[in-house]
Amino acid sequence: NSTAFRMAPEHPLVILEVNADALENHRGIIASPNCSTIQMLVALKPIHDKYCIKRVIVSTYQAVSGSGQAAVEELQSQTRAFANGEEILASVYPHQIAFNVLPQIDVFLENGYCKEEMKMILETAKILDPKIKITATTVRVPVIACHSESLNIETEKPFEVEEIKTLMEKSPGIVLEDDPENNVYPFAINAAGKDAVFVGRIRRDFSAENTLNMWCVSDNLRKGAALNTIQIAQEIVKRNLVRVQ
Ligand code: L14
Repeated sequence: NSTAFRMAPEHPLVILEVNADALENHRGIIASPNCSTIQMLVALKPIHDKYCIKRVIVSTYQAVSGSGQAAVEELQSQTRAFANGEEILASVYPHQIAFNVLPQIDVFLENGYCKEEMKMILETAKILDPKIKITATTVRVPVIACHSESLNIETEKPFEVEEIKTLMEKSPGIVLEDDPENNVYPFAINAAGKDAVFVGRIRRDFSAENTLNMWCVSDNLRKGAALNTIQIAQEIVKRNLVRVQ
């Protein structure tokens, strides 16, 4: 789950729903992708296979638990301080996170992107398809568990919105929650502690050809981290790929 080997060409970077066969050539190290990348690519894979994705614009709304226990405690203590009218102290993040939204995850790079944004871009090229054009804005929100993502997806082939919903419903690892009339859509506190990638708000983007919008939520510590590595371990046992160097 470390970032160390993710972009090393000789080591596979794997999400079973997307590129399980990449496991076949492993040399003892298999990397599990960044949490924001994993849930996005689980949702994009079936669409790419059927309609060929040209471009993706993603904005994330990321939980503090990605930064560890200290960040969870910082959100809780800042929330208490706010309620009690006390001074709010920030140490894990550069600014107050309680009652705030920070357009920064990890450090900034020379090109103006955050490291997290470049991880999503580079890992998508390695795991799914280097031909997909993709840009990302990654944002920290005062949520304990689950990353949410707004995905704008342009495809080569035309689609019907109903076809996309049906496709999502039958794809592995995905649960469709999409009934706006009854206020049904994925949200963080519903997805927390669960294994699936939840998608909803699927609708046509009328401002561009062959383009759709989708909302995607998953538990960043489950499918975004621990669960994905466990699934990889189970698969290498199943495929008889356990190798000791
Ligand atoms: O790349 O701060 O595995 O929410 C996971 C947690 C990147 C940062 C990774 C966060 C990290 C992310």
